[in-house]
Amino acid sequence: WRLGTEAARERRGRGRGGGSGARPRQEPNPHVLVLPPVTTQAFVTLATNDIYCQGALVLGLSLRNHKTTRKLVVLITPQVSSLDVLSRVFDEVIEVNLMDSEDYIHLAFLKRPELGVTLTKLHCWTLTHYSKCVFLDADTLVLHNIDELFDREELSAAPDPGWPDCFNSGVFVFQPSLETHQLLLQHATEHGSFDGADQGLLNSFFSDWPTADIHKHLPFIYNLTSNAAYTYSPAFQQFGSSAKVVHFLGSTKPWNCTYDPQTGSVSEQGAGSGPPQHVTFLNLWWRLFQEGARPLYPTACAQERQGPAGLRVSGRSSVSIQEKLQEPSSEEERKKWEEGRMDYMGKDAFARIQEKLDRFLH
Ligand SMILES: [Mn+2]
Repeated sequence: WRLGTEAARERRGRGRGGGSGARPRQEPNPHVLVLPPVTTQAFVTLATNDIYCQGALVLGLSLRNHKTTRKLVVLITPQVSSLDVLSRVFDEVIEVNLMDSEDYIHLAFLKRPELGVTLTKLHCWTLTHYSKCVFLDADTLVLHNIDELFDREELSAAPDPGWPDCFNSGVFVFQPSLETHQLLLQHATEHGSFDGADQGLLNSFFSDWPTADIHKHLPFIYNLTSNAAYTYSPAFQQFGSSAKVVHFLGSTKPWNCTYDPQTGSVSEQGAGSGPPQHVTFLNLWWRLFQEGARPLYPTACAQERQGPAGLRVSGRSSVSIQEKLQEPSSEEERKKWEEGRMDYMGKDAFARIQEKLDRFLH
């Protein structure tokens, strides 16, 4: 299957309510009421550092490109510096600082600091000015309009490809509620998370998901693991072309790849050994980053190679995204660790340590 064909069909089909692409083109009917944007529902994502910000930006742009009628919200942590750029794509940029949040969050955070990023993600339940939301990880990419997800109820999600009796928490439908938020925090402090992250916590909290209601099982095309062809390639051949959301699970994140703007393709090495479709998705992500996200950064500071704030975008014939290496003033850093004052939300956050490990291991 070819993404290009799908994208072209999507373009032709726009504005017809997502009907079948096979039908002949219809002229807009002046008697059909065009519904106003839904302001009480939102897509929500989370960026905990400047690299994930690039993911959030591309995700936001992909939702806009597919004409979502819902609001776009991004939760960020205090160390994120790309605020201005995010606010050009998202309707709301909300900073979550657990250190000065309400008592019970603060308490939960202090009791289980290792859950820092998880507790930040749970903050999405406090967005009570929306009646329903869809959470999307910053390492997902939207390929079609997915507004129909708002027909689903909390907690709807797709099976995890590694353990299908658990849902994958990269894409889920939820209903903001302070009560649910507090129950989730209570659950986190009492039971922790069996995988150390939000997915384990959410699965043990919404523990009847595998059996209670099949309507809460989202089709896999709403959270397609980009390298799932590994495990069941005939199914990928059969159904992959209807993918609506692709999820770059694991260590082959698009932003770890090197991209050649001349050929419009990522280098094979960085792309890992996934199926050809995986590379197609990575190329699509990069095209959006190059053509949509990078131009959003002010040109004043954009001497050729200068990239998004806090990042280095390097190379003439190929482009890659790297964190500006900020060497810690080692003495002070070590002292902080020894005194138990780790920067759990920032550079010592598990996700950051994991990223560093991934970079060394892959
Ligand atoms: Mn993810």
